Amino acid sequence: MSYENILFEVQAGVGILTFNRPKALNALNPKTLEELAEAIERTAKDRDIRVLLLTGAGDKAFVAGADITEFQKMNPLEALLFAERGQELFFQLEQLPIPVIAVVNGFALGGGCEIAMSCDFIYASENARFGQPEINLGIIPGFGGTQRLSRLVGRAKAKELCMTGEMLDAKQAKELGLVAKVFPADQLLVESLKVAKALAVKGQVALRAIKQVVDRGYEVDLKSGCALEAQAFAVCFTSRDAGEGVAAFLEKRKPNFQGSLKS
Ligand code: CO8
Repeated sequence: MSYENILFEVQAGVGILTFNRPKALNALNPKTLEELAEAIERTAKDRDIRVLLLTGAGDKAFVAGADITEFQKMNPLEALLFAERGQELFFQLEQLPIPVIAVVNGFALGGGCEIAMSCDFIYASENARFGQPEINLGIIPGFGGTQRLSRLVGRAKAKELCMTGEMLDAKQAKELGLVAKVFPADQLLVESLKVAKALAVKGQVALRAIKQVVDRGYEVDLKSGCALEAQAFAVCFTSRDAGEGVAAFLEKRKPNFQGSLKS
């Protein structure tokens, strides 16, 4: 499958999806969203892709938001449909059963910040900038920004950021807990790939369980969340990887995880 606005490659179990419209700072137009949809579907079906990285082409932007040139021709109904389509896709991205890492190499604004927040965690370059600047266009975030930002950084800070449109640098974003790690720009992809390749050889049943339990548990009370954890903990014991991990520890060797359930 060849794309116009994204690049997609697989390296040692790691899918690398690159938004590739550098002249428009990788802004998301409808075509890019549809190519993203195809790439998410492909990733969901391909069991050899064990981790997904999202990044942007060029050294200036991850994604500078939805493509603003599209807005002038949109009526309110089209705006609703565009927002709903983006939200649906970002849910699909969030619900992929594998780790998904946003590798933010520059501006992550508006829809770009919203995509990054739909990933499991964010690694950023020192020159990365985050923000929800929609207010400066007289609109509000439409791809889940008001909701995911408040869950990640708290309601008051999210309201401040969305109301002012202020941009955060990588250090500020890390202090707020939006970004997990910051790297020098020329090291970002290399370091992110190292982590991704390390995750690709861990127990896949356990990785999937961590993702599901943290995400579902976040929406419910502590006791219900812990009940989900206990059930998922038990499910991990049905995986070959649990047997292999424990045996490898006791035999003082490296585990060789296969990612399958016991038959
Ligand atoms: N859409 C379209 N084109 C863009 C976008 C964008 N979001 N961002 C940058 N570009 C284009 C510029 O127009 C420019 O094109 P050209 O060279 O043809 O003039 C090129 O990229 C380079 O940009 P700049 O010259 O502006 O570069 P600077 O370094 O001077 O500035 C900024 C970089 C600060 C990132 C600046 O480009 C900027 O402010 N961009 C807009 C950021 C923004 O407002 N993003 C939010 C968009 S709205 C959104 O994402 C809502 C999501 C939900 C939508 C639901 C919809 C209905």
